[in-house]
Amino acid sequence: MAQLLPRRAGRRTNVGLLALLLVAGGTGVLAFAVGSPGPARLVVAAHGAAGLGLLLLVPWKAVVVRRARRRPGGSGGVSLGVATLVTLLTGVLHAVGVTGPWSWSAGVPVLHLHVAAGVGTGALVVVHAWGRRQRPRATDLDRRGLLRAGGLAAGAVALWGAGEGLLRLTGAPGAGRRVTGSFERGTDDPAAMPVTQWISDPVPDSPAPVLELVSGGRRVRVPMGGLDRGDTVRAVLDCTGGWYAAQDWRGVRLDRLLASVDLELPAGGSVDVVSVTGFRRRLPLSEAGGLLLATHAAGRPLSAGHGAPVRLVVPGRRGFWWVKWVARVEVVDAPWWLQPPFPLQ
Ligand code: HEM
Ligand SMILES: Nc1nc2c(c(=O)[nH]1)N[C@H]1C(S)=C(S)[C@@H](COP(=O)(O)O)O[C@H]1N2
Ligand SMILES: [Mo]
Repeated sequence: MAQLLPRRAGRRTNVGLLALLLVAGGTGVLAFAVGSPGPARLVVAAHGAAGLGLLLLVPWKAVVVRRARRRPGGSGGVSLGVATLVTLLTGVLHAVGVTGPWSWSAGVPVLHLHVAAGVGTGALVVVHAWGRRQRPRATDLDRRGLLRAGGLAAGAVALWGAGEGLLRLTGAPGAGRRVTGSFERGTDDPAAMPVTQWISDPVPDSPAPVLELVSGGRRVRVPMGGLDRGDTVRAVLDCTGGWYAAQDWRGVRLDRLLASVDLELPAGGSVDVVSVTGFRRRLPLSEAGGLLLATHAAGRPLSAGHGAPVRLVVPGRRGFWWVKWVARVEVVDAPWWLQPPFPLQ
């Protein structure tokens, strides 16, 4: 019995840590996928709480670790612990914002370091937990078990709330970040807005000479010079690298452009927007009225880095939807979600 009790406590600690890590990983990826303020606030708050909540279990985990070190075998624990700490540290560094959205080294956003560390942690969790599978027990769902889980969740949320409060009290730069966690960079000043690529897409040497529009077997070529039709929208470009900027974008609404060349617009379906470099995103056609093919930002023509001669503006979606250097727009039958959730280049 004396042997059993600490063992059970250890199991619960491990299950708690695993649950928090799963929530942190899941909401981390979700935080990149959602762009609208309401859901983003929830997801990002849950992410911060789950991540910081890990710290609450450190005292218990220390006991588990001390006991495990007396037994031979077992591996991966040290690297997992280090990876988790690096992930937490970079996450908090980003949220505090003392380095701005960029880290102190080589202009790499500290958030990218965080995501890399988070993904590494995820891989190590799988390795570490595989050989130590903890079976669920009926008592996990009894009153006490639920109270414990609820207590952990409440503690995690309280810790996150305290952190946010502290940022505001101290006036740390992070107090002003957007609900997605992004910092303002270059609003109304496109020249001050970072030029960023999703992975490795190069700024093309020569822009596409015409914009190709394709629908229902028809293909129409529109000269790039004919795309500034005075449609405007103010929208926030919010990069998953941790910065955002609001601009007045100008160009032509996608639905108007397609209608102006008498292209078929089916009720359902999607639209593929493809850059001259092959970077592509598929959007529901029902959103076409909210999409802008922009030639200008803040009254000036787009720079090469920001997508000249024409880029897509997708209000409410994260930066990786805002295809730069658009060369082709194609109406397709396939649903918009039938594509990799994130771009591949
Ligand atoms: C085990 C994995 C992870 C852990 C433990 C973790 C933990 C954390 C923590 C503690 C913060 C700081 C929150 C705050 O202080 O308010 C944070 C921020 C953030 N993390 Fe993670 N994270 C993990 C994985 C990921 C992944 C995989 C992504 C994205 C793909 C991600 C995206 C973010 C973002 C966008 C923020 C900024 C949110 C904000 O500013 O409040 N995280 N993370
Ligand atoms: N063709 C192409 N378009 C792209 C990207 C890219 O890599 N290639 N990156 C996207 C990402 S991740 C962001 S945040 C925005 C950045 O726009 P900016 O460089 O004008 O600031 O462009 C998007 N459009
Ligand atoms: Mo981005």
